[in-house]
Amino acid sequence: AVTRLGAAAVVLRGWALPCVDVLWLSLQSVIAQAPFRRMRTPGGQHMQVALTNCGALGWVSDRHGYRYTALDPMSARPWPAMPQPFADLAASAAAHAGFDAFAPDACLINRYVPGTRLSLHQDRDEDDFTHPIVSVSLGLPAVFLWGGGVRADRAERIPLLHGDVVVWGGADRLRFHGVAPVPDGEHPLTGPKRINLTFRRAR
Ligand code: MD5
Ligand code: FE
Repeated sequence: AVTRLGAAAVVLRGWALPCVDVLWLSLQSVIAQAPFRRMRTPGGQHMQVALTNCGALGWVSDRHGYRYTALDPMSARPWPAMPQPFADLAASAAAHAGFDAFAPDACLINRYVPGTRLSLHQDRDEDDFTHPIVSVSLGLPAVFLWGGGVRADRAERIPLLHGDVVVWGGADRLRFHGVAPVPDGEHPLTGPKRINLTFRRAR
């Protein structure tokens, strides 16, 4: 089933379910090379969400700001390559939503433990906003906050479940969005966590 969020944004319910086991296995090899870590914000706080990356470029935050880097600052080595099942899923979901030939060069992997939230923000560290973003939810359910073009716009609450994939681009690419605090729980695949894979074309 497809839920339309906006002119150019859809939730593909359960789209990743046929490949969640392969995704999970691929993820284990990524985090063996580049473990989850909590990054500092430019304000000096630690982000609640722990993250890592795979692909040519990884999104990082530190006291200097937000940017994409080719090297993992923790290891000084390139980020792990994007596993083929990740790239294939991102491209197929994007195509289903009407974005042909999506070739992400960055996959940000977010880890939420119960209580973790992500406050409203825009994704604007990429060079070209004509490319869509594809987001894959694994593990514990969460409520997405789908806002408007300015932070003060009222946000709609969208439940996202294990295996759901969100694709958004075009007119919706710069919407404010966030994640409400993840409720307590235990998931058979991920344990007490929600994992989100966010695929982007950074450059
Ligand atoms: C996440 N991550 O679940 C979130 C959301 C991020 C980030 O926002 O920048 O790492 S994935 C993106 C998403 C899903 C559904 C709707 C919208 C964004 N949106 O309204 O833009 O870790
Ligand atoms: Fe975001």
